[in-house]
Amino acid sequence: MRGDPHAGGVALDVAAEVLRGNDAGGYTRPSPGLYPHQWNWDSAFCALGWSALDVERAWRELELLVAAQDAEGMIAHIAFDPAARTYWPGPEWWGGRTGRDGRPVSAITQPPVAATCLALLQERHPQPPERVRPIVLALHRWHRWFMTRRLVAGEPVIVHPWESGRDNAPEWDVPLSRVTPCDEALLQRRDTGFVDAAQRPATRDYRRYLALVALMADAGWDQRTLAERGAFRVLDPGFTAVLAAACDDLAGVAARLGDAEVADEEAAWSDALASALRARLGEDGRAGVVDLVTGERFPGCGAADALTELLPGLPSRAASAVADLVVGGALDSAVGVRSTSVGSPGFDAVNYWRGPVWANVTWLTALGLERRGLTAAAAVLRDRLRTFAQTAGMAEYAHPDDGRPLGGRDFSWTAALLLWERDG
Ligand code: 2M8
Repeated sequence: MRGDPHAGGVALDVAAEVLRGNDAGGYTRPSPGLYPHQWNWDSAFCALGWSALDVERAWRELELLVAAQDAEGMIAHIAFDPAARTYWPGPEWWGGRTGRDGRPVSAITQPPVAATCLALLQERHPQPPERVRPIVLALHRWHRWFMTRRLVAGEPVIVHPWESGRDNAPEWDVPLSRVTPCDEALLQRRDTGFVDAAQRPATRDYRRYLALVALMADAGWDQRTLAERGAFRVLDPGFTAVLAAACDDLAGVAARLGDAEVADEEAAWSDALASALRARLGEDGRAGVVDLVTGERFPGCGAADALTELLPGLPSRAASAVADLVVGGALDSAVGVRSTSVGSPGFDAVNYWRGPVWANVTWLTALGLERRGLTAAAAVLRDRLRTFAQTAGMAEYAHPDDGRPLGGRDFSWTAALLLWERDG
């Protein structure tokens, strides 16, 4: 991958090609073959990227994301294309759920970055209230779902590693180890047909991911039961910060539309989430991932700590500590923010969420830094996002030391975030 993205060179042309190539006609597949459905946070990032190419298509992405909302108000981690055959596990694992638009959906969710992306999109490419309001109301219902079904100790509980979006991050190793693995014969993995197995989750992880889904089915998919008594229950400061920022952003959009009731409720949720997370933050700006079954805190450091920077009202000392972590500290890499620090238990430089750099984490951390007024550090990360594109192209993730491409190729959110940055 050569070319200077600053000058609108090869990287941007390639990024545009990737997004167009992954267009499923209204939503964007994350990567050809490897991920052939609509994923939740991927789609929100893609909406931003599309806006640099086609504003109408950008808004369509968000409309199709919320169209898959289920009857409870959850927006699932995947809305499936029933015709796609290259991904496993498919819709048959999720208890026959469908979205409002009739598509089969999963029964777990993902980091709710959609409202933040909506707010950014509305700021740069505003649409009339009649178009924006239905999206706002759907996201409001989803946030309410978190606040009423998933809150424990004031924060949203993650009940499956896939909900974090950082599937096999070492933070989940101990909580997941208590889940009795399913029979290996049940696995029909397709991912390792696209990506070297050394860069993907281990078989032992997949056996537990699936066993956990079966346990969720046994609990009748009841969200309060899963949040309060499920086999896997974790507090992730990155996820809490993302939700608090999303509520704050949605409050802003709703206020500008004149929807005071929605705005007030979202603002109150944001405040409540932020104060719950602030209450357990250390001097170093880190709250740590907490296993709710044992109360133990993960001893290492990773993307969850970087994403804490998104928390509205993060005290300035904590905000600076996180900036020092990602620029010059344990999560520093020339191509962005490390998903896991070298010294953490379970670190692996080439394996998925156990060490490599991901463009979305770098970009979200830069957004948080900018919002906390740490603009110099934000600029450093934005520059590293461009370096990522130069060394790894549009790869799913990159090696934290030499920046070489890892995981899937032609990956949509890498392309989308590069386009959004260049367009600003
Ligand atoms: C990865 O997760 C999926 C399961 O959701 C998988 O590995 O099969 C994660 O990186 C997740 O964050 C991402 O949304 C998804 C699609 O890009 O892939």
